[in-house]
Amino acid sequence: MLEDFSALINGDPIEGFSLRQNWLREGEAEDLKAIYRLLSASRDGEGILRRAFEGILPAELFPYTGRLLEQGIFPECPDAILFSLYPPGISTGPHRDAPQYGETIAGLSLGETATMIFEHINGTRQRLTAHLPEGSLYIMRGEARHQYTHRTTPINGLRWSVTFRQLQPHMRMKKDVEWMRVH
Ligand SMILES: O=C(O)CCC(=O)C(=O)O
Repeated sequence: MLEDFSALINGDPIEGFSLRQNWLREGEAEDLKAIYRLLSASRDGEGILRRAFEGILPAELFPYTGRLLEQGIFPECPDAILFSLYPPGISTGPHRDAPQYGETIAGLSLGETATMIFEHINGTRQRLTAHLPEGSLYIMRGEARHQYTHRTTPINGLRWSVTFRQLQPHMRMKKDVEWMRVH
């Protein structure tokens, strides 16, 4: 399917940012919403309902991590997934993803379209906005990952995001030790 990037992205191009419209296949958005319903999530300080998996992932999400690997989006299978549900009017504030995660971050969007805004950390006016329709996948690495904050705008409807990341090797080891302690 032809991807229409021009309508979805506005502003100064940023090295390391790209967006793939219709990354999800038919029926998968509904499948993922059903998977979210099966997972118990808890509300964070901003009112977002989140469920995080690090190290051991639910098998239901393997088709998506496998596809990210097959398509070369990640050099190794992502082993950290944050599944979030944003109630109407609630969104993420500006932030950069923690350095404990690897270079590549990829995010799937479900539900209402939100807008993601990138702003350069040096306070210049360099800015990019990306609309994230259901089924789209954004990929962030390089300058987009390290030199820009990103945030999403509040919207009226429900929106889910699935953020895929990789734990750095020292974090992987820490998770393995935690797992051995409880089993
Ligand atoms: O809502 C989104 O897709 C972005 C999520 C995000 O920035 C994060 O989880 O760190």
